[in-house]
Amino acid sequence: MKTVEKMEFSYLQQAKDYVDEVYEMVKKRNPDQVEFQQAVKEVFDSLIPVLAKHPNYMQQAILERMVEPERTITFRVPWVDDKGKVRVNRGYRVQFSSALGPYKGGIRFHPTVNESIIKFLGFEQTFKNSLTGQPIGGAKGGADFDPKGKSEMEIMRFTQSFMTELSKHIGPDLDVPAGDIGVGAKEIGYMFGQYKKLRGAYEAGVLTGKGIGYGGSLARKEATGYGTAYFMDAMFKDNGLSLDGCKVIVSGSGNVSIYAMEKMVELGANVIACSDSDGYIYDENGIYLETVKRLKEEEQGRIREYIKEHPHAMFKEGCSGIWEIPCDIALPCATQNEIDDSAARLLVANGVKAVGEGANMPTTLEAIEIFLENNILFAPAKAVNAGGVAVSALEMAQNSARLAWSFEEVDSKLYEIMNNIYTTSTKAAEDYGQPGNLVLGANIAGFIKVADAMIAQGII
Ligand code: NDP
Ligand code: 2IT
Repeated sequence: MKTVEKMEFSYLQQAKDYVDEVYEMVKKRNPDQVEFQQAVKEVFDSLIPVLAKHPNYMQQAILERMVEPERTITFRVPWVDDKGKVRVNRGYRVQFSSALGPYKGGIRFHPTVNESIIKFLGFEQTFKNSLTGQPIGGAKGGADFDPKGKSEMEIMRFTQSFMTELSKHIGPDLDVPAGDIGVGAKEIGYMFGQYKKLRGAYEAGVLTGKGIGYGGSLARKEATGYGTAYFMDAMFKDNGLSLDGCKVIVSGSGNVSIYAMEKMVELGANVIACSDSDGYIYDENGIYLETVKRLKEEEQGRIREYIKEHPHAMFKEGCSGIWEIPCDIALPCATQNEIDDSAARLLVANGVKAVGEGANMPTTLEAIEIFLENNILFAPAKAVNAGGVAVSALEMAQNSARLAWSFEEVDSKLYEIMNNIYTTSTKAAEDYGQPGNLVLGANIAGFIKVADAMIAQGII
């Protein structure tokens, strides 16, 4: 073996050993955090060729540093319900990385929230934000509060109490939260009001996803879903395919799902099914999106009510059954680990061409493996759903400049960012020997910028 080849071989083995060793440490130090472990494993497995080529990252202990959040805050959120009873929830903010800019990432209100969930989301957010090319670090927060069945006043009181503590840790140049599951423009509005009152100043850039009348950006509401569709379109075109007439299944019927459906339809596809946590609807000629929007955005209704207005459609209890419907494109846009190995096998057997992760980590590691082995076009979350946070960063830019761009201006910037993310991830996958593997490409491209910034800034 020539000396250079020997050297590369030895670095490859060293990189594999290093990744194994740090991953074992992650499991040992975070024993119950299975979602966090899963997110770390996915990234680490992609990084072996980068570490082998640039051993400096190993010498700088970059992975050990990346898996430890810069700061984790947990706090009590006491509030009083409508019956006068005192209730207590647990709040979190995990400030993962400030290598590229102020901490940035959403807030989730859902009963399943715990430290593992918030850490997996914060870890992924760091690489996603890096991929956007904008100056934003990574963070995530939330609470194990269930907004379902709560009155308007209960939601407001809870959200104000949450912000009373969170306000001590955020700021326009420090940490800028936004929405996620269970947190939309209404909750962001209550949070902004409470922050403003406590801070005694109008700091518009402290939160993104605000209402348009007080510092919000046009197209932020649509951004994650539209961005997902723009990315799928770029991927299809690059592979000589077209979205025209493709049958699409979208899980969930929240913010990401609704606007992914809207743009996919605009781009010529036909969305035939969507869901909520009760079950899914199947309308073989195409979902009437106006009905879904009214039910979900205005009436806080359930997806089962769709069939009252469209009796030819079908509603089925349970959300996992949605993947049994044959389709060309599957867009999981609800929550983590929605597609497991058996759902993935079914989708492949039914002829799926592409999968796009509108939600964060909706596909298990085994299911990703199945899609990649079967040459299904697979768009990973960090790349395909980055449009939301990208427009959040554009909202921050508008707030700093004290001006507001038109919908068209923001939307065209979003389109450009999504196409750049596609190109950057595709190129990284090619450069590291696995063309078409965008899981690898997105992880590598996101990682390199963060790692280089960390090294440049010293051991801090
Ligand atoms: P929403 O709260 O607006 O909608 C969530 C949807 O998913 C609802 O239809 C909800 O159903 C369903 N859902 C939530 N949890 C579960 C669960 N455990 N099981 C089954 N269904 C569930 O959230 P978003 O649309 O904002 O977020 C959806 C996903 O997209 C999340 O993974 C989020 O992290 C990710 N994301 C969001 C971004 C954003 O800008 N909002 C940006 C990038 C990613 P039900 O109403 O019955 O609870
Ligand atoms: O997962 C995500 O990227 C988000 N929930 C959006 C974060 C943001 O800061 O806009």
